[in-house]
Amino acid sequence: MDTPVLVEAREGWRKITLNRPDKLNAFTVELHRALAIALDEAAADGSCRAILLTGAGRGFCAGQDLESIGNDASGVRDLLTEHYNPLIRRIRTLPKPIVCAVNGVAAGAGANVALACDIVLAAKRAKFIQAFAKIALVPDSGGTWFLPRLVGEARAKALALTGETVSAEQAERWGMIWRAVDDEVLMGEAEALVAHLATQPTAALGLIKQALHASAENTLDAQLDLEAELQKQASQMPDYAEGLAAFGEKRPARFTGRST
Ligand code: LHQ
Repeated sequence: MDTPVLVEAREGWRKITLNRPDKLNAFTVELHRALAIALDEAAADGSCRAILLTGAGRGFCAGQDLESIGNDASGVRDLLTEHYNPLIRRIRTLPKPIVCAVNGVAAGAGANVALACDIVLAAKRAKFIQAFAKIALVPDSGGTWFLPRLVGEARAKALALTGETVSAEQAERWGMIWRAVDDEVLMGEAEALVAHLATQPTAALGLIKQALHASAENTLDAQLDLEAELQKQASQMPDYAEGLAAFGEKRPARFTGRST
């Protein structure tokens, strides 16, 4: 049997590909387990400074594999608490950038896994579908948290209640994703972006993620205090000294990405 997740190590970064193309990379427990290992290994490897997540074949991910589950309610809850929720938390707390290249349809939990990533690029053929209501379920994998924050409550509610398809270009116009690009350039653009991020001050980028994520819950006062604290931490890292030196010497910075 093909491995459900492919991992390729590149210069300073890793490409993780969901690999069940015949089923539009729908999630099984095996896929979840393989993805968790791939993300944990990428997080632990200091030489990996950025991650690219994508899907094999014509789809990105069709959400939960509906053929591999029954309609037992406790099973559904367990799938969320044991697999989907840890996956979203892994992506969000990863202290390095994760870019999602949405190569085709992203439906159900597949759409929300994409939205959990730091920067989302999509091929123009890609589409986003909050498919849950069509099978009488509730958006999960953070969808009810990400969507209203990304596109506003009016659009989030209509998308979740109708399950209407959003094209990649509409998703870009609405600010749901960073950019929709021509199908044939998606992978090249995504790989170039991740390769660039892998040369940047990784530990500081981790702090930037932390600050932006905290802003959703914080008051301005609390956020100002957090910025001061994180700025202190960033300024004690060697990449800050390198950034300043490179600026003074009018040359490109050579960041190590390390925090010490
Ligand atoms: C699939 C799937 C799929 C299995 C396409 N499963 N085979 C969490 C916890 C617990 C319970 C439930 O849910 C969750 C979270 C969720 O993600 S719920 C939402 C689950 N996902 C969906 O409801 C989406 C279902 N799929 C679709 O609506 C369509 O397949 C889309 C719109 C994604 C793509 O349509 P098409 O481009 O027309 O492709 P297709 O439908 O022909 O699919 C291609 C193949 O992939 C086909 O298999 P086959 O053997 O007939 O060629 C589909 O059966 C299979 N497939 N999604 N989720």
